[in-house]
Amino acid sequence: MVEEEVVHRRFMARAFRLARRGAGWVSPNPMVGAVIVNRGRIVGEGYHRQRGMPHAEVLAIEDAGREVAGADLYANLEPCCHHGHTPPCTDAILDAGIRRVWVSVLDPNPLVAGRGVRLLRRHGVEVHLGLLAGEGGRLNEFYLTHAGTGRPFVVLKLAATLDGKIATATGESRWISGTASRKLGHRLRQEVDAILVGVGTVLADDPQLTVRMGVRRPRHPVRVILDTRLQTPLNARVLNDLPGVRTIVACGKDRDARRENRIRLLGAEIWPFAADSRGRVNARSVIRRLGREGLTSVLVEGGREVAASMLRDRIADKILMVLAPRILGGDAWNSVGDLGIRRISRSVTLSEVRSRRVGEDILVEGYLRREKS
Ligand code: AOF
Ligand code: ZN
Repeated sequence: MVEEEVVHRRFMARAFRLARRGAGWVSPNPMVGAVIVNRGRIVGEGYHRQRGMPHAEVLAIEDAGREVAGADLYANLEPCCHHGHTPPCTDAILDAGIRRVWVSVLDPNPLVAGRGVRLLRRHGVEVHLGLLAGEGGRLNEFYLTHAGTGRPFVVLKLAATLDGKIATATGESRWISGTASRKLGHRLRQEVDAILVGVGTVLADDPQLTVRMGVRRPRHPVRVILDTRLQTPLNARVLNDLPGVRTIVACGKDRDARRENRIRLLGAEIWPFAADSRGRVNARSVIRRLGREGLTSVLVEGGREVAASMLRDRIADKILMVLAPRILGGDAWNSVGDLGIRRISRSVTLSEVRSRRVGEDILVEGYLRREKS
C-alpha cells in the first residue's frame, strides 16, 4: 500500500512537471499536466500549452492512442466538465474508457468546482482527490487565487544586502544581487501577468521592466507604475522601450491633463484612482482592477514605499527576498519603508518559509496572510 502511494506520487509529480511547461503562457487559465498510465507504464502525456489551446487531458488521451482503454489518469487539476474554448475533458475521459483518475486539487472555476469529479464518479470512474494537494495548490497559486477571489496573486520581490539595503546613500543599486539571481528575476517576470513598481524606482533606475536575461522566448508582462503625480519622465524607458507591451500608469484623480495626454501619446494607459490616507494612489484598488481585467498575478519589484504599502495593507501574498552577501550600512536605503511597527509580535511574519542558494545569493521565500479584498 505504502509502495503504491509512492508510485501515485511519482506520476502526479510528472504531471506537475508537464504542467509547468505552460508557465507564463496559459494565463488566465491554469497550468495543467496529465499523465496516462497503463499497467504501471506511462503511455500518454500532455499539458495545456496556451490559453485557447487543447486541455492537458485531451492531449494525453490522444498521445496514449489505443492504450488508453482501462488506463489510469493523473492530472494536477480537476478535469473540466464545461464547454469553453474546448469541449469538456470529462467527456473525453469517459469516451476513452479510463477507469481511475487521480486529481491533486479541485478547479474553483464556478462552472467546474467539484462537478467534474462528481460527474466522473457518477459514471463509474474511481476518482482519488487530493494527491500532493499542497504542492498542487502552490503550482497554480496564481490561477487558484484569481479564479477563487477575482484578485491577482501578488508577489513582492526584493533584492537587498544582508543588512536589508537596496541602494547606497547616493542611490546606486546596480547590481546588489549576482547574475544568477537576476536571471531568476527575469524568469519570474516571464511567468507573471504584470510587473508593478513605484515611480521612485522609475526615477532612480529607469528600468525597462521587460523580460530579457537568459529567456529564449520572451513573453512580456503588462508594466504598471504607481505614480500619483505623473512624475514618470517622458523619456523613461518603460514608456518608450517595446511600445507593443501594455503599460499602465496609475495616478491620482487630481492630475495634470497636459502631462496625462503626453504620456497617453506614448502609448501608455492612464488609470486615475482616489488617494489613500497617505495621499498616494491606493495600491489595493490598482491590484483589484488588474484582477478585473483578467490578470492573475502581479510581481511587485519595489521600491521601498511600494513594498511598505504591500506589507502594511497586507496586499502581498508572497515575498521573495534575494539576500546578497554584502553590507552597506545605516546610511544606505532600506528595502522597505516605515511600517510603524512597535512590537515584535506585530511584525510582518512569513509562513511556509523556504530558502536556497542562488549563485552567491540566498533566496528566502514565504507566504503572508492577506486581508480579504
Ligand atoms: C482542464 N484541463 O488543461 C485546463 C483546464 O476555455 P477553455 O476551454 O480552455 O476552458 C478554460 C477553463 O478550463 C479554465 O478556466 C479552467 O476552469 C479549466 N482549465 N481544465 O481540465 C486543462 N487548462
Ligand atoms: Zn478540460
